Amino acid sequence: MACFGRSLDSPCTLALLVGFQFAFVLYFSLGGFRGLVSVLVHTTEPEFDYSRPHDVYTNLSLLGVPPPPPRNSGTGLPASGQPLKDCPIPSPLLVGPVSVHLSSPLSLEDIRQRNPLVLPGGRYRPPDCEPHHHTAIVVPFRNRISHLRSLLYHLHPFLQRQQIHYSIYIVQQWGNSTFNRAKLLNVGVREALKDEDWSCIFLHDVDLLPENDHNTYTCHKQFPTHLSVAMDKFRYRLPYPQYFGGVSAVTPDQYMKMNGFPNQYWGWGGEDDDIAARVRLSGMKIVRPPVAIGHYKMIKHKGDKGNEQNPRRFDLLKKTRLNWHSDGLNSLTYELLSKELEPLYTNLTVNIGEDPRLTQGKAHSAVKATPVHPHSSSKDKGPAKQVKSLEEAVAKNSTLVKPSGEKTGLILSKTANQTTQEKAGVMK
Ligand code: UD2
Ligand code: MN
Repeated sequence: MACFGRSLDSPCTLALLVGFQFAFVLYFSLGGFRGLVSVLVHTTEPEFDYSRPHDVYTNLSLLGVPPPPPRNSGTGLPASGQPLKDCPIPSPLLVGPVSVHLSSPLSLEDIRQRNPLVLPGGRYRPPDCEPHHHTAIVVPFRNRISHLRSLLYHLHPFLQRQQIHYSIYIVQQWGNSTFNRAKLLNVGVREALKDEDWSCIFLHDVDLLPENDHNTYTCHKQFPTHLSVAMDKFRYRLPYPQYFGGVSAVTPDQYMKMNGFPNQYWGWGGEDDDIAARVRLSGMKIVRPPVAIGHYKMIKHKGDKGNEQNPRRFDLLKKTRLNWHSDGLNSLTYELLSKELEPLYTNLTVNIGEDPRLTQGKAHSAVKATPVHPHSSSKDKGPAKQVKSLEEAVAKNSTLVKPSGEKTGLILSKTANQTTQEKAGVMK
């Protein structure tokens, strides 16, 4: 038979070649393996109507039972002796898409009044059921008070509807040195864990507002989670597969496994890609909610003074594989200048040292911070002014808890080419 002939021009060989060609074209036009799978296997993504969002304070009155009587210490029982029922999963209070107000946020006092069950330090625990999740939300911060007000206005009702136990920590970088987001996150995780045995820690940009309350602020047991998968800024698509910026979450175990976050990224960019690389290098992977749920809006803003693009990020990223064991949670040094339980958040003011680029030439002149307490009468110009601007905006009755001290450490390194963000065209 012709089909068993060996010559290249036999009809069967030609038919096979044409067949393969056709299969290739089909494969790539369907978007490779993923496309093929999604055609063959019908995936069931949840669907939400974002054109008719609910007010973010919807259902909050249903929480309106008075705060529980004080618990008997250690027993987990209310004073009545009756154990609380477990909170139902999912919370029956969820509404799906919520509207986001990006301009003219309320005053902190007005926000406090709209959230009467939130306790000092920005804490909340469902009064009528035992929560399954205990989440600390850590926000790196400096000079973004109007963004902070928007976040608090939005996040408190959003989280209360999820019936989780949570607290919001604002980690404010003291001083005028270059901003260091990842180091502030390290500080926030460490300080939050001193307060409570949180089961989950959220790393949250101050300018990102979640648009769907089915996006629960809880952790995956095994792997770090990236929550802000679909942002208006990126036309509601993940900008690139390893993207980990914006809002992400880790359990304390996952955090320790990856040796926390890098301390060496001073200025804008690169640190989120480094964190994503740590996830892989420590044998984990990133998990995400469906795109239909992970919707966020970002408050539009310009680049901040003191957070210019970090020219070293390219070199640092090349060295993550070498550095992640030695730079991170195990090398973190900082000085906690103050900790206040504000009505809607816990305010941590920290001296994390200076960008080594700014101190080069001043060998051995380690940063000697003058601890400026927001309530002190220090005349120190830049930093004191910055702390004051936050203070001016908040209510007067803050409670100082425990200033403590650690010495600040500085680390040096060098520069090169492109972060994953930039390769994917993700630039401010
Ligand atoms: C992107 C990432 C962000 C981070 C950053 C690079 C998104 C949505 N976010 O944000 O997670 O990886 O790139 O560093 O892609 N901040 C202050 N004061 C400052 C500067 C920064 O509070 O002066 C805080 C604040 O919480 C802010 C965050 O740091 O949201 C990130 O800085 P950004 O908003 O300027 O950077 P952006 O939007 O490019
Ligand atoms: Mn931003």
